[in-house]
Amino acid sequence: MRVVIALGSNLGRRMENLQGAVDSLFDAPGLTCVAVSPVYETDPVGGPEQGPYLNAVVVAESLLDPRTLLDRAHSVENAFGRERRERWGPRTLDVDLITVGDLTSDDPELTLPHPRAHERAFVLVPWAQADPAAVLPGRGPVANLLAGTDQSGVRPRPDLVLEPPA
Ligand code: PH2
Ligand code: MG
Ligand code: MG
Repeated sequence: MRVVIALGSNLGRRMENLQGAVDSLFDAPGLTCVAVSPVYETDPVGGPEQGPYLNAVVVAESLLDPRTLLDRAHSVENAFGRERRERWGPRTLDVDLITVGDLTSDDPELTLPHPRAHERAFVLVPWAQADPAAVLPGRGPVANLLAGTDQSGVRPRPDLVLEPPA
């Protein structure tokens, strides 16, 4: 199943956190990397006053059931010192499941597709770069969704490159 995973960091060594996430997500069976997006520096959306994020998106092929994938995402967050304090507050590493195949789920612990992905330029811009033909189930082509979002807070950082997992 094709899965799309969004990465974000706005605390600590942001680039090391993102690269560590890419490396550890794929450091176990069941998940194969298809594409890693460019890195973007993005203005924080929502939450308290906080610093800018680095955001990127990873597209992968998964043999894992969604629960197992979510558990892996959480353990990667925890490995990078993530403390869950306030909602939408600053974090060393956020690993969000955006889509898992065409699955839809309204489980509050794992809502699929991600309930805000369609309106978040910091997800849609890197996703469209990683997969120009991407479609968000129930919402349509990512390229079309992008046209309806404000991309002014999303700036490419061509000087920062995430290496695909070894
Ligand atoms: N994540 C949030 C809240 N706000 N803003 C940006 N720019 N990037 C993020 O990854 C982000 C955010 C909650 O997960
Ligand atoms: Mg998030
Ligand atoms: Mg999250």
